[in-house]
Amino acid sequence: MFSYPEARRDESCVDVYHGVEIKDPYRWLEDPESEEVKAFVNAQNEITRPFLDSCSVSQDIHDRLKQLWDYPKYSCPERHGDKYYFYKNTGLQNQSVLYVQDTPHSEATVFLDPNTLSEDGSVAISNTQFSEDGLIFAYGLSSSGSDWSTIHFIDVKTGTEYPEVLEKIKYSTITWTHDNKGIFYGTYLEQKGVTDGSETLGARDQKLCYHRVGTTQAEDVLVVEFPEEPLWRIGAEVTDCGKYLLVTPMKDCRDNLIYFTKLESSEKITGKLSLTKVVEKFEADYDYITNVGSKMLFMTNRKAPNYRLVWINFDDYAESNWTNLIDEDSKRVLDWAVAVHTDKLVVCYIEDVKHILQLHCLNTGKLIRTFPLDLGTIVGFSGDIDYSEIFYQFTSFLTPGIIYTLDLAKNEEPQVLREIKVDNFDPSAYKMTQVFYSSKDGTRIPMFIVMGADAVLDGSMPALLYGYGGFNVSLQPTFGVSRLVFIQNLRGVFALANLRGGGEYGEKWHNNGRLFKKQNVFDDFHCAAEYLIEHGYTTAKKLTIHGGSNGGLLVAACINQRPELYGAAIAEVGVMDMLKFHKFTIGYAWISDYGSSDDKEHFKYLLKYSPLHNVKIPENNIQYPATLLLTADHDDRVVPLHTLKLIATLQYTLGKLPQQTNPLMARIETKAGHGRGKPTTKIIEEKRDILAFMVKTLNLKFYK
Ligand code: X99
Repeated sequence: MFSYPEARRDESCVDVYHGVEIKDPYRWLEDPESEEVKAFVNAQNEITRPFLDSCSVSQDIHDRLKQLWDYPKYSCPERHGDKYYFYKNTGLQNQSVLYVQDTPHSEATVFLDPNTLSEDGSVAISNTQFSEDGLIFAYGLSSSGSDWSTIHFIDVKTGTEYPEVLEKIKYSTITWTHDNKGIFYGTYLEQKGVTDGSETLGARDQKLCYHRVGTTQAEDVLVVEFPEEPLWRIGAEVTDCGKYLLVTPMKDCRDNLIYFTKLESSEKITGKLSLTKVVEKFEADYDYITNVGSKMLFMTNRKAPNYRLVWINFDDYAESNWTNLIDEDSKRVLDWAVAVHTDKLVVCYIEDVKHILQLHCLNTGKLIRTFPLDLGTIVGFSGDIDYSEIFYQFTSFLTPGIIYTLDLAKNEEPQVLREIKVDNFDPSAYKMTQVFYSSKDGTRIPMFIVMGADAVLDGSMPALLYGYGGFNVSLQPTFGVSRLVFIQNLRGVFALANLRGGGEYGEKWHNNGRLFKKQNVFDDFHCAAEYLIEHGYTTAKKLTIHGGSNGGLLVAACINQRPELYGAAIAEVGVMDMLKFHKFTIGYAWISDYGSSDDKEHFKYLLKYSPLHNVKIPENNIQYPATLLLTADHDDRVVPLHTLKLIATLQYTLGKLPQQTNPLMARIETKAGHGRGKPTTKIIEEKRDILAFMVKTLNLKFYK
C-alpha cells in the first residue's frame, strides 16, 4: 500500500449535462498556474520519483538503453537547388542536426544544429521549407515540446540568419511563392495570455499571412481569414507550377475544404485574396499531389474509403467532371503519392499493415513498376517533379533503417545509399510474426508480435501490448530500442495491435472505431490481451498495456473496464476527461472522433467510457493494474489536467483499499510536451522509468 498525496475534493463542483448532474471535484486541477496545482504536481512526482529510482536495475536499464540507442540515425537526403540536405543524429544527441552536401555521396557539413540553441536540447526544429531556388531556408523552432513555434530564415549561400522572427505560429503550414520572395503561413497573432504551451486556452481565429523575407512581421499581409469560423485551421500550399495558392481549411481532425486563388507576382499580394470554392463541405480528405495546368491531382477518400487519385480541373470543377487517375483499391489503402521526374508518381499503399511502394505513370495512372520491399514501413521519402532522383527509407521491427536511392531517368534498380547499423544488436536473436485475431464482434484484427528467437509459448513471458486506435492513424512496424530492451533484457514479448479507429484498412476501419463505435477499439484491445494469454505468450498478471495520447485514453478506459485482465498499464499524455476535452487547446478538433458532451446522445455514450468518470472499486476484491500515467508541463496538445484529474481520482477511489497493492502513480515531466521535439536525454529517461516501473510492479528480472 502506498501513501498518496491528499488532494482536495471540491464536492460543490457539479456540472449539469442534459439534466444529468456530474461531479467534477478536481476541477481546480484545471488551472496550471495555481500554486495548489503546482504543489499537487510536486507531491505526485515526489512519490513517483523515489519509487522508480528504487528499482534495483534502473541503472542497468538506463545503460542498456543508452548503449543500444547510440547509433547514427539518418533521414533521406532531399535536394533543394543544387544541394542535398539530410538530418543526422550521431546517436545520443538531443536533437538531430541538419547537414548539407553537394551530392548524396560527398562530404557533408553542418547546416543547422538545433543543439546549439539550448543547453538542454529543449529547442527543436519543427516544420521547414526551402524556397524554390533552394537559396532561403524557412524553419520553425518550438520550445519545450509545445505546438507553438516561431519561424526563422537563413540565407543558404552565406549561412546568415535574416533578422526577423515570426511569432505566434501554431498548426501552420509553410509554403513559398515561386519567386522566392516570401511565405504563406498560419498564425494566431491576436492570441492573448500565456502562449508557451503551458496554457489550456484554445487558440482561435487563425489567419493566413504572407511574409516577405527581409521585412518585419508587422508588415505581413493578412491574405485569408474566416472570422465566422474561429476554429478553422487554414492550410495553404502553392502548387508545383507556382501559379495557384490552394487554401484548405480544416475544422476537426478529418475532412478539409479546397479553395484556391491564382497567384501572379508576389508584389501583388497586398491584401485579402479572393478565393474560388471548389469543395465547400467537410465531407472528405483532399491532399494535393501535383497539377498539370489547371488540372489538379488530389488524393481523396471522397466516395472512396480506401482513397483514390482524382483529377479536378479548376476551370471546370463540378464533381461530376472529376476523373480518376488511380481508382480506389478494395484490398489496399492508398497512403500517399508524390509526383516525380516530370510525369511519374511514386505511390505508397498499406496492405495488411505493410507498405507497398510503386511507380505509376502520371498521365495514365498505369503501374510502371513495384519496388522490392521487405515486410515493414516506408518512414521517409524524398523526390520531386523536377528531379529524376528519389530516396526512400525502409524500417521494420528488426531493421533500424535502409535508405534506398534510384535515378528514374536511368533504367536501374534501387541501390542502398545507407544502411543504418546498430552496435550490439543482432536481429537473428529475435523473431517477428503477424497474427490475426477475432475481436468481440468477430472482426479480424491484425497484430504484430516480436519476441526472442528462442521464446517458448508457456505463458511465462512478460508482455507489452501497444495500441492507439483512432484518428485514421495507422501503427506500422518500426524499429524501437526500448521494446528491444524489453524483449532481450526482460525476456518479454512485444505486441502491436492494429485496432479499429486507425487507418490500417481505410476510412471504414476508422469509422468503426469512432463516435458511437469507440467501444470497438477497447474491445479490440481486450481481445488482443486475451489472445496473448490464450496462446501462451503471457498471463494477465504479466501483461502491460501501453499507449499515448488517444492511446493513453485507450489504456485508461481498458483498465476501468477489465482491471483483472492487465498486470500493469502505462498511459502517456492521455485524453482522460471525455466530457470536457473539447474545452482545452485544440481539443475541439477531436470531436470528429469522440463526439461532444454538448450533444445529448454523445454525452450518454462518452459517459460510459470516459476514464475519469468510470473509476470504480472492482468487485470480488480485484485490484487495478499497476498504473503509471505520464504527462508533461508543456503539453498543449493534450493538456496535463487530464492526467492530473485521473490520478487524483484513481488514488482517492482505490488508493486506500487493502487489496490495491499495485501502485497508481503519475510522472509529470518538465520542459516537455506531447512528444514531438523531445530531447533524446528525456526520451531515454522516460523509457527507463517505464521499464523500471514494469520491473518493480511485475517482479521482472533483468538479464544482462
Ligand atoms: C491533432 O490534434 C492535430 C493538430 N494539428 C493540426 C497539428 O490540426 O498538429 C495541424 C494543422 C497544421 C499543422 C499542424 C497541425 N491530432 C493529430 C490529433 C490526432 C491526429 C491529436 O493530437 F489527428 F493524428 N490528438 C491528441 C487526438 C486526441 C489526442
